[in-house]
Amino acid sequence: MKQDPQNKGVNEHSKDRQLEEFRMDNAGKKLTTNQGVKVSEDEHSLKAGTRGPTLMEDFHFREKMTHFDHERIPERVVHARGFGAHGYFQVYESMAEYTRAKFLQDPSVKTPVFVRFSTVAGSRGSADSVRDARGFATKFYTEEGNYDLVGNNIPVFFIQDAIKFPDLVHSFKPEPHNEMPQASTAHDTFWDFAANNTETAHMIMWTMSDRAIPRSYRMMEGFGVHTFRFVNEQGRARFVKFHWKPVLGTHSLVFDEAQKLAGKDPDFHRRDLWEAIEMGDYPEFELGVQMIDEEDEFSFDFDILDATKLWPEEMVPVKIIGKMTLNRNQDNVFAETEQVAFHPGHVVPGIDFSNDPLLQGRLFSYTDTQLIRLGGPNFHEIPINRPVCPFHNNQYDGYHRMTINKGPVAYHKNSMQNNDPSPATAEEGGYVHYQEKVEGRKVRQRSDSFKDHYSQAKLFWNSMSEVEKQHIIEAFRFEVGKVQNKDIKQQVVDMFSNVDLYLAEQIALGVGVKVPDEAAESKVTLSSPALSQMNTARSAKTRKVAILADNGFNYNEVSSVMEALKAAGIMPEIVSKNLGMIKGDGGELEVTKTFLTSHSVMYDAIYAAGGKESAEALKKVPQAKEFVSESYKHFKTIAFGGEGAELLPAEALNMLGQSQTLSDMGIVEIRSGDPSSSKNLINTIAMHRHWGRAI
Ligand code: HDE
Repeated sequence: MKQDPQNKGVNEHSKDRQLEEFRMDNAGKKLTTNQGVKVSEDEHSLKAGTRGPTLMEDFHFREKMTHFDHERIPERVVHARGFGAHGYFQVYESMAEYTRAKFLQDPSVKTPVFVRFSTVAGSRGSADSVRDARGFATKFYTEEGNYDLVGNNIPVFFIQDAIKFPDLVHSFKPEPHNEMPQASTAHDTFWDFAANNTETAHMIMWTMSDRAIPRSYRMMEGFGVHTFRFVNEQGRARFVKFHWKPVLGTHSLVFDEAQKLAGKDPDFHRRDLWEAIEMGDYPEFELGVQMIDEEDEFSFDFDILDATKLWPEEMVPVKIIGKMTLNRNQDNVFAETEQVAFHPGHVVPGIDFSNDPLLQGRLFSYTDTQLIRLGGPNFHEIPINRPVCPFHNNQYDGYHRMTINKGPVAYHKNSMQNNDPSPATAEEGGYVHYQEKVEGRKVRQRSDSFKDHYSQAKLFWNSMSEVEKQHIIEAFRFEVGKVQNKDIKQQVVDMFSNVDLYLAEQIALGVGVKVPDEAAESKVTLSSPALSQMNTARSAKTRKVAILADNGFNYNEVSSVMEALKAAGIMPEIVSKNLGMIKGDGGELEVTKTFLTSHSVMYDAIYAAGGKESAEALKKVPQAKEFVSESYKHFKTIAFGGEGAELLPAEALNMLGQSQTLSDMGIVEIRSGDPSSSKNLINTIAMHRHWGRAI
């Protein structure tokens, strides 16, 4: 493989330079076949006469059609729909005390990364905004080889042992007899599986919560889920869990909005990521680690090898150790997002595994799945998967081999080649597995310490605000309400009465089954404030604002608000009846979206511009009023200037008298010529949503 041209080892640009070798730009080029023969014509197949039969000898037609016929590869069995971006990672300070991983030593080193975000259940063409866990997989192209952190945006998993994964996935995928529903767990088989496999309780609490409908890939946390190990130079190990914390905070959609988005813009999350990077608003995530000393393995009331348990941050603090910045969109989705092959077993020296039985099973599955998906054992040679450091071994041949290995020797040990390629000692960077002592009988059993299925489900429930709890109840009512089989509904309610009786009662009420008489409700009273999205970082930066205006709008008012929003890193867009220019008193502005090409669900806030004529015109457009009322219903910031107030729904208008609560309720009055109102608007947008309206 090619070396870094500057020969300076891995840096932020190494992967990009490597990919350059494979990029093809057709601009200004002549059309050729794959054999390099120039093609004279590309619209008509070769025929015997203009109305005669097509001839087999038309090699251009045959090649073009054959290639087309083979364009698809199998989609991922889970996480089929995803989207990736490039960037780099930098550690804040050396982590040498904890791990020898080289990319975690030097704060001046920028390690290239490729991240693929995904949904789990839906197929490749499904909508982005569905209720689901999100994949958050990161490939670090380090000097010591590729390290993959293949995580989710939820810190726990449905099951404890990998052997149950095919059952879990079969239960949530569309039902085999009629292939419905797409990208949703709201059906009988999933809830049947859940009720019969109660270890799912904790993760279900998360998937029924707002975490499963993120506002943006840029605004969700990531978790390695399993317990791994950090091992330092001296061979000392610590258990470790990985966290990604989005700098913009963790924010969600509301479910009604998520459902509408699935139709209005199925690409909502990929578009959001793509546009943010194109605009230079590079998504940033801080990497955090929780560490537990080997001696403390048994100091907790949960088993640290159980992937259905998290380590409450208040108990085991998250140490923030570095930051990832995504600063480059991919060139080609197939070549990069589709062909990237992640594997939790791609580790580098200093990072090791634990005996988590879910993790151990994953270590088998990921290579196996790439063999079918990418068609053979040489998927590591695909540009997006190639390490940026050199790689040498005696593995030869196979489908799609690209390396041309030289010489007769393809074995170890040998004399003919001085035993090269030769194993490296630990000092030379060789991977040495942590020497954990293991002994035991061969059994198909699970440790008793994995048997508590409800305490952390209750911990999660306890940690939620009232609004978040209400959303969880509604999500359960939706999902279980779609189940046809009454027994399953009853079993689900019975199961969750072990978590919280009020929750179970509320689900039961919504889905028309009995509240259990005697519930063994979990007695856990502990809560973890870090689990609530109410306690997240807040920023108005990169939010989108729709400005509703028409001819006759107040130009000074709108242009000064737009300027202030842009200066705060917010993206305003003018939405009106038709595209083109609209005239205000004092100037004109371009309309970039119409009520047909956009919808309030695509924005974080809206602003109904002042100006009598403009407000009068928009009042006559039902979609304009709907824009405002939907924004109100989805708890978004609503701003108005002067006559723009006439577009507000009655509930919002009623609040106008109580000016001191206006910004709490997310209603902002823009006073022309008063810059404090733009400031107020920006602060209000930063609040994300205004739950006061829910009460
Ligand atoms: Fe995966 N998972 N998984 N998974 N997973 C796959 O690998 C599997 C699990 C996760 O963007 C597959 O390349 C088993 C937990 C992500 O390309 C497959 C088990 C977590 C992605 C597979 C799990 C994940 C996958 C499908 C139970 C969070 C997408 C295609 C032991 C920590 C990666 C592929 C990407 C993808 C197997 C459980 C995350 C079949 C057997 C837990 C983010 O190999």
